[in-house]
Amino acid sequence: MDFLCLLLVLLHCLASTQACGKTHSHVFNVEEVPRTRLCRTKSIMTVNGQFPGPNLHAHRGDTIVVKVHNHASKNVTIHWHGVKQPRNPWLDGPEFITQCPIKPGASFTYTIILSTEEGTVWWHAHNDFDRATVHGAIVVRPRRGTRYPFPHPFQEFVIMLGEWWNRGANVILEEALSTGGEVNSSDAFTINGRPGDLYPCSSAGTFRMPVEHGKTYLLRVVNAAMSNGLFFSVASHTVVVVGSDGNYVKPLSSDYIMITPGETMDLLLEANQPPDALYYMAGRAFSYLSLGSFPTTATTAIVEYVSDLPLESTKPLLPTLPYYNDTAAATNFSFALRSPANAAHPVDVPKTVDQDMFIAVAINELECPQASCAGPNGTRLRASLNNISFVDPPIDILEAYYAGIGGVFGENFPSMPPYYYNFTATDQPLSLLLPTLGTEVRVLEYGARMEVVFQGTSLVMGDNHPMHLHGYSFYVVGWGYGNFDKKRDPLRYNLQDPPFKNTIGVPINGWVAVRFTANNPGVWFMHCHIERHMIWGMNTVLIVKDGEGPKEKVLPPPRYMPPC
Ligand SMILES: *[C@@H]1O[C@H](CO)[C@@H](O)[C@H](O)[C@H]1NC(C)=O
Ligand SMILES: *[C@@H]1O[C@H](CO)[C@@H](O)[C@H](O)[C@H]1NC(C)=O
Ligand SMILES: *[C@@H]1O[C@H](CO)[C@@H](O)[C@H](O)[C@H]1NC(C)=O
Ligand SMILES: *[C@@H]1O[C@H](CO)[C@@H](O)[C@H](O)[C@H]1NC(C)=O
Ligand SMILES: *[C@@H]1O[C@H](CO)[C@@H](O)[C@H](O)[C@H]1NC(C)=O
Ligand SMILES: *[C@@H]1O[C@H](CO)[C@@H](O)[C@H](O)[C@H]1NC(C)=O
Ligand SMILES: *[C@@H]1O[C@H](CO)[C@@H](O)[C@H](O)[C@H]1NC(C)=O
Ligand SMILES: [Cu+2]
Repeated sequence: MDFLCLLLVLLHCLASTQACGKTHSHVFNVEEVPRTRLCRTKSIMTVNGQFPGPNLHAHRGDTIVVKVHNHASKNVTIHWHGVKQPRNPWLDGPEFITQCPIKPGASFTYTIILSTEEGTVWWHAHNDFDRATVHGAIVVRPRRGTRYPFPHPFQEFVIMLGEWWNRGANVILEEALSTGGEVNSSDAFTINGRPGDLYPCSSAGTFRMPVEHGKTYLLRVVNAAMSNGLFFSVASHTVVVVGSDGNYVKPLSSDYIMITPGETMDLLLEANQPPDALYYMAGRAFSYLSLGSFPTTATTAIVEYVSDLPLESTKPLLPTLPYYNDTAAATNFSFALRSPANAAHPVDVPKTVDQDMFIAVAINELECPQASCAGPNGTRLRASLNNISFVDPPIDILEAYYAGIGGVFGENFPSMPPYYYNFTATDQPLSLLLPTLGTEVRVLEYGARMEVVFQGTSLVMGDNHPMHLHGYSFYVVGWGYGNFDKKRDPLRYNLQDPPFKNTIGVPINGWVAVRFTANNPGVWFMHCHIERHMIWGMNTVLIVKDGEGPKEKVLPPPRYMPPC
């Protein structure tokens, strides 16, 4: 650890009211490696040659230092998804938001300050489509000497759900950006980097999870897929959800889960089935798009009992999963999660709000000369929040804000859409489809009690948009189908035990309301976690001003930030 990191850690400890945790150091070598296990791609971006990348382990309140060396032939940045990085936006990672990219041959050291996270968060590249293969879990156990709020599991497994393009994720992205059309469907979903038995490529590469009868296992499931929520289930077993996004939830038993891109779910699995059978765990797309625009095959791994009994059959049992477009099954699950709301895990949701934002989430179109693009009707696909389609600035917003460099971004991200139309109508006038392009942020006072309502729209095509906020978790206080009703809907908010999340899927043609207190000063990206929607501009930035107190100010920048 170099001197500056040590200084940052010390500053953090001084600023923290809690005892300081341990510091863990890692090296990430970002490199292109020839792929061996999967189908046909020539090379993939990896960290330390691994796909998925290495999992990091820590306890609540620890600090992780990761030295990233970019040996690849392209720019990269790494984001620590779900880590609040209190007062430390410098090391949050999104390209052109909090830093300039790490160029080929360059190195950059991230200090990842864990605070209230407990459970599973993760890390991933935050540029282009690199996150398809550059990702891994961050396992945050309870503070040393304390326990899980559930019986201690016998063993833990990280289950990374991913998405795979045979020709390489960035090749597919570049083509889509040059034509303006849809991003080609991926070729497979994966569990821990392997598609599993039901795909033609790699039955030898199916992930196997050995279990002992009578024991309970903790599965840390991360949806690292780029385009799709996934239904996930283990044949013949019920799972108990105990955590999500690095926060605990009230135990929830379910035959299946639905997990959107960016979410994590911690599941207890009791190995209580006959040990003479094999059981698939399977993930399959949740999507409204037409069949063919996403892989319809389920990705599988095998739960295998350690037993002396001969197997009844070598053919594993398959779980039944909800149908691809089963919105009721998806929303039933997503909105059944609740915070523990007890003395050990209290809820601190703002009961009243100082400032609210109503954000229409939309896919859009830009006109092309002679309708020459590959989007609908010859247009180019874009996406927006409140009709502003976000454009990356030439230097990062954090640097521009901190150093007072003008002309990089505007502060006019609106707190409401320019028009109130029927957001969820079946047919929308074509005149609404064209967004404004811009780099607009919203500046918030330190400590403001915020409410943000994300309103899904049916412009171009509806979808379930997993909205993700950096630097914070938020309480999910309400949701519904159709248009949000400011008079009626807040009356049925859950202010007792709302789940505390950093990513929430806005149901198709519906809305979600979240609340949080803006007490982490900095520059924080807010975006849809479907990667192509983010790249099309379904983003904005919340800048939270410094507060008055000494512990309410953004930490000084590291001595070295990558230059643009
Ligand atoms: C995307 O799909 C289209 C249609 O199947 C195909 O012609 C094109 O080559 C694909 N692009 C890439 C980069 O694989
Ligand atoms: C789901 O897909 C099926 C088969 O494609 C279709 O019949 C049904 O209408 C779809 N349901 C919804 C809600 O779109
Ligand atoms: C969703 O929940 C409602 C109410 O609990 C129930 O009636 C319905 O059957 C559930 N639908 C699915 C698909 O699970
Ligand atoms: C909005 O559109 C939906 C779907 O087409 C329709 O059911 C609803 O009545 C419309 N609402 C209003 C206020 O027009
Ligand atoms: C977005 O802004 C453009 C340009 O002002 C306008 O034409 C379009 O109707 C707006 N769309 C929505 C949904 O507000
Ligand atoms: C394409 O154009 C047709 C005819 O103007 C229109 O009805 C349709 O809604 C358009 N679709 C999209 C997605 O723009
Ligand atoms: C890599 O990052 C540098 C610095 O921001 C930028 O100038 C360059 O265009 C980027 N390269 C690519 C291929 O995006
Ligand atoms: Cu989206």
